[in-house]
Amino acid sequence: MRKIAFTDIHGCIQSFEALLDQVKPTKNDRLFFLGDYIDRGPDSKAVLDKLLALRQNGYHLTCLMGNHDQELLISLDDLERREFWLKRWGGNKTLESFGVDRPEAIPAKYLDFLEELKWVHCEDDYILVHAGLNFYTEDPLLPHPDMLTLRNWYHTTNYEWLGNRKIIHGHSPKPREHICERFLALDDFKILDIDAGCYAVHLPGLGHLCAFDMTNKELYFQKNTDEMNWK
Ligand SMILES: [Mn+2]
Repeated sequence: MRKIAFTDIHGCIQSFEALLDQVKPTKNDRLFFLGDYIDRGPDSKAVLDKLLALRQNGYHLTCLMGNHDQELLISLDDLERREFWLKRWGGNKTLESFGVDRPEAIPAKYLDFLEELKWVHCEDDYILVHAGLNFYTEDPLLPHPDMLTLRNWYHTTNYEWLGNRKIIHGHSPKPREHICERFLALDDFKILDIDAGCYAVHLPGLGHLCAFDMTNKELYFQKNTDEMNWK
């Protein structure tokens, strides 16, 4: 049995399928998704369909909330945030993939899936979260908006509190080489960002989807194979 983490698929279904072909998960494995399933990439609906199908077919999935996933939910009621989500966050791509013109027209089973996402998950010695932990709060493991949006927070880490645990997160795209370097230092540094910037094929070093096998301490990378259509 392996425990494997994925993050920031952002609608890149072909890249995700290709990464799964590499990782070859079985129904004995535990799959963890650290959020941002949607936006920017070509087929957010297909990514959600894939996750729902895996679960339906008996795979063990734990799915966490990302800021993009949350923004879609906020956009259901907040029209100002909706405009921003559609134009600046790639939410338009998500609506296109569903063939709808507003988020409330997305079928309920997808919205329910997003509503039910956890914000943080502890597994063995690992703390899994989309963006990071706010160490200025009394209990960094209590759900907090910062978990979905933090950047450049490493210097705030309370290593005494963390103990032997390691934090695995996504949200801030990093070049593949950088992730490999940090991975080698994981026992000391205890934090690993596995977002290899799948959607960001236009930026040097990015454009990969990463999976981290927490059981065997192994990284997988898949180069983006989706047709990225930047507007
Ligand atoms: Mn994010």
